[in-house]
Amino acid sequence: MKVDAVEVRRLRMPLVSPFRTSLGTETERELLLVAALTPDAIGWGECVAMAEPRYSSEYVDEAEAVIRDHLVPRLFAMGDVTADAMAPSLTTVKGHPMAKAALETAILDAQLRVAGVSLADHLGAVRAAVDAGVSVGITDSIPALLEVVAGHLDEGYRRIKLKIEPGWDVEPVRAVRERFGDDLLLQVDANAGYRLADAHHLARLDPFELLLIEQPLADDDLLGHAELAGIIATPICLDESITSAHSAAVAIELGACTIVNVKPGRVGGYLEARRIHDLCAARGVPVWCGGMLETGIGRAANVALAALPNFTLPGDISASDRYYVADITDPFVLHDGRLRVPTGPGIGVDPIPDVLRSVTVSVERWPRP
Ligand code: NPG
Repeated sequence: MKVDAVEVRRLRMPLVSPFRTSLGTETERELLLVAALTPDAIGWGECVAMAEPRYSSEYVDEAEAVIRDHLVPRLFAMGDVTADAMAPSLTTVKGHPMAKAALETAILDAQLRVAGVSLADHLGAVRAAVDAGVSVGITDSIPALLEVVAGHLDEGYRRIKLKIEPGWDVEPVRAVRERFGDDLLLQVDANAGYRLADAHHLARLDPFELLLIEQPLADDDLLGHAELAGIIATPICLDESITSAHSAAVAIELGACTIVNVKPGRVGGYLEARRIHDLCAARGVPVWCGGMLETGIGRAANVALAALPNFTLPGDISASDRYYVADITDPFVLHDGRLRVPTGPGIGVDPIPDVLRSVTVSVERWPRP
């Protein structure tokens, strides 16, 4: 495939409500949207880096610079571009998986649109709809939390994830369990907010029969997670620690996790995400699809991924209105607690030009030299 130009747009979109985690509070989403312009199709990829490097070292300004100065020149040097060849061609740039994922996804989308194949079919999806989970930020009080959770359950969400941090863990979990009962699919996410010394405190979550605790310890502390797994009964799921299929294999082998959160941006794209899915499936480790407050562009691709067979737990894939009043695509809406997997070619959705224009802060375009 020939790529005539790559365009990167910076968007700024207000969130419907502040999203607080152990890492900080997000009140708006600043993000990059990458477009690959080819003679026969435009492909789209969303870069999930946040405005500040709190979740990981990547952030919007540097992702834009890396795409412009390092990734796009390598893409044009490829001549004939395919999605499969992207990652090998970009290995001389270390790190920056979110920037790489956005560019690879734009290429993959363009390629699949030309071929008339949906991303879901290309990846090996086996479902027409996926269960929707919702991630609930830290609130000012337990009554406020219960109100938010009740609202999401009324909307039909099939699984609740509570963000936790030291000082906001056992009591909110207890309150949610007491109010909504033992059948609620409930899990917690610490975003690396604890240390191994907190193990016995975290064991106090055991009686609440959570589906999992996500990333309790530091990103690089696989041995600590393995040790923690011997102390707490709640299954450990890793997010930030898993940066590739290789690191997933190591984490599983060490006993650091028994469940994996797959975020395509964190691992360099949907093709590596599928490899992690396959590896986990072969080892009997269930996976679920994480979220990074995506717009409809990133959400569409995540929904396709989450339709693969070993995505057996509901993901952080919510309806568009969980985050945005007006999404840049037709909104994803819940149908009986599920989101429909797009069936059109590529990611199966397009930005709505007027909405896209209204949230665009800047556009950079680099033609093939
Ligand atoms: O539904 O898209 C979503 C958000 C899910 O909780 C969510 N994301 O660590 O998984 C995470 C978390 C997050 C995203 C935290 C961005 C901080 C910033």
